[in-house]
Amino acid sequence: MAATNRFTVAQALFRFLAAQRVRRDGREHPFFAGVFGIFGHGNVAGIGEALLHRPAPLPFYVPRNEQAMVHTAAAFAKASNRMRALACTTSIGPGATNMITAAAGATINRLPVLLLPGDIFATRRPDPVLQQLEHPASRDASVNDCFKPISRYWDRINRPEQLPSALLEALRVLTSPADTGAVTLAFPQDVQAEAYDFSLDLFEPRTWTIARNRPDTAAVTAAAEAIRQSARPFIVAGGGVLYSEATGALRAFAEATGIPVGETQAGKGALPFDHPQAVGAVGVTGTSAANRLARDADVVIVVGTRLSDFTTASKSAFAAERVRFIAINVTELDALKHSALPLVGDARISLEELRAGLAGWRVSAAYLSETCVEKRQWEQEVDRIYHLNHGPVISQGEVIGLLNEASDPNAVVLCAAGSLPGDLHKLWRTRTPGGYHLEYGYSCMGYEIAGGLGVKMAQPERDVYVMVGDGSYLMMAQEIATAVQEGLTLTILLLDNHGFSSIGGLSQSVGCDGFGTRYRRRSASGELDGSTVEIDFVANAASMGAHAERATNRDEITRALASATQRTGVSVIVIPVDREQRVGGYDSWWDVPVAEVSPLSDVQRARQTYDHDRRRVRDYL
Ligand SMILES: Cc1ncc(C[n+]2csc(CCOP(=O)(O)OP(=O)(O)O)c2C)c(N)n1
Ligand SMILES: [Mg+2]
Repeated sequence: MAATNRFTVAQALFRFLAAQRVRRDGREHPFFAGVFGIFGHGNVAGIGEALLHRPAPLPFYVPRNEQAMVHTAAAFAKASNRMRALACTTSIGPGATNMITAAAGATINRLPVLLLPGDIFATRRPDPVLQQLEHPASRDASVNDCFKPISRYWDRINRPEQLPSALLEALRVLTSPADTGAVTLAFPQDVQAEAYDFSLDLFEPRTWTIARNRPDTAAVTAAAEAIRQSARPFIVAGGGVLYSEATGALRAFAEATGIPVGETQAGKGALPFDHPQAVGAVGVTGTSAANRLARDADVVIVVGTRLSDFTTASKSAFAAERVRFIAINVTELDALKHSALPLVGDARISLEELRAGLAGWRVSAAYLSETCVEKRQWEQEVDRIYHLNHGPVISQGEVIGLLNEASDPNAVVLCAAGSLPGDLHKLWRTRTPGGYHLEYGYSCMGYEIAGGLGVKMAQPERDVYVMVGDGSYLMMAQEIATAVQEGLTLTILLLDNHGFSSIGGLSQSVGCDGFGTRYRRRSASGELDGSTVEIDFVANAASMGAHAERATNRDEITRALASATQRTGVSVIVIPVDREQRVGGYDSWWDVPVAEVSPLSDVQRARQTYDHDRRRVRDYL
């Protein structure tokens, strides 16, 4: 009989988490870097007691909102290339369901987060407990069932005996490059506090090896042959390149073959912006260089991307008649998209093997010089936008330029939703891997400041700049208080254009006049078309302990950025930007269906354009 010790389920949980380690490429370290939590009656006694005398290596953090803490955990995992994670505990009911939005974001972005919502009594005796949803058809349902479709592993621990197998499954999924995402272990509040004789083996240090699986050899040979036959190959680098720490392998592959490299939102920074073959963002928010090369490519090598509509310009980006795809991905789901020749394996290993298969082969000199010409033209366009000198209110593109030029090459810029992601994707000059952190799988407003916290926690040595629109800020700014509490240094650039410039522009393009996207007072007309709702963002941020100031032109912004670098703590720079001075699209399209019948002539015109444009969509069968 193995030795046992009597612990509550919650005590056993944290004892186990503290003992988990991960290993890749000979580097080994603890997997969990801490626990975030907000207490309520559903976790204060069981989980709260266990955390009060938790094992030493697990720091505890108190955020201001459950959704935000899961954003923080996801950003932390992303900035750690998925090699470290945070656990998040909540009460039952609203505390738990507040996590759902960010949990979906973590799963979509393939990021490990461990969610530990409290749950209704397993005994069901105090039924219904405060905040319990009573399902008329089942006593077995609670709001935590809502986590099922958004979790890569979901379990409810109704008995202490279930804990070991659930924990081992949770760790298998969290540390799996192919399966990772949100993992939910729901803990009924009575079970958390229940004692059981747990086998001490469960708490022994356990190391999870993150494998670098090799792709099928025959598939590598076939892929190399297809590339050798191609005249205009093109690489799309996705987030998997960064997660796999394959930036060096990508660079070696690109340099050996001369193939140009475009980047998705998650993959941006896979090559430094000034590499001659780095043609930048591809897709809806792509550069002229990447989008033209993508359009004419005959073989597209996609690495570590899920090929979202933004990357494929809604399946219109790759327009050559006989275009073929080669997909390097850890998941079959992604590797088989677009009828690709699948290289199911780790990005780094797969690129190395493919490079070996292409030894002695390079693209034509003409194609390489075309790449360089496109690249040069694009960089001139970025310079133009960086120095537009638009007035009287500055343009967003110039603010991006000012920050790019003022920031350290190792700095991280972070963003998630609004018009900034598209502008950043095109314009940001990424100098180091991880220097560009866009949550664009879920593009969740509210991720920005909470995510900034997560990045700073993961990489305290890097300057972190959060770029956030006024709309996103108003959705979730409260984590400034958490950053202040933790003594973290963050610089937040708040770009104020009185509402939703991005969706406003989209609304105009579909004939809907920006309806419902401006922050205006209700007027005598009964509509929201009155005067602008002014918000004192400086006072708002300062009230939470940030150093806050307003900067309205190039000089003021430059000065504010310089003084933020000298300061510790949270700095917020509020910058009014011209809502209508947008960065346009470059040879791209996005499928947003327009009303087929409408009394509005603008909509009718937009529908005609839509009907014309959607002929570009390809099926890649
Ligand atoms: C949680 C959430 N709700 C709604 C959306 C849809 N949406 C995308 S951008 C946007 C507006 C963002 O406004 P703001 O942060 O001010 O940025 P701007 O568009 O003005 O650049 C909205 C509503 C979203 N992405 N996330
Ligand atoms: Mg806005």
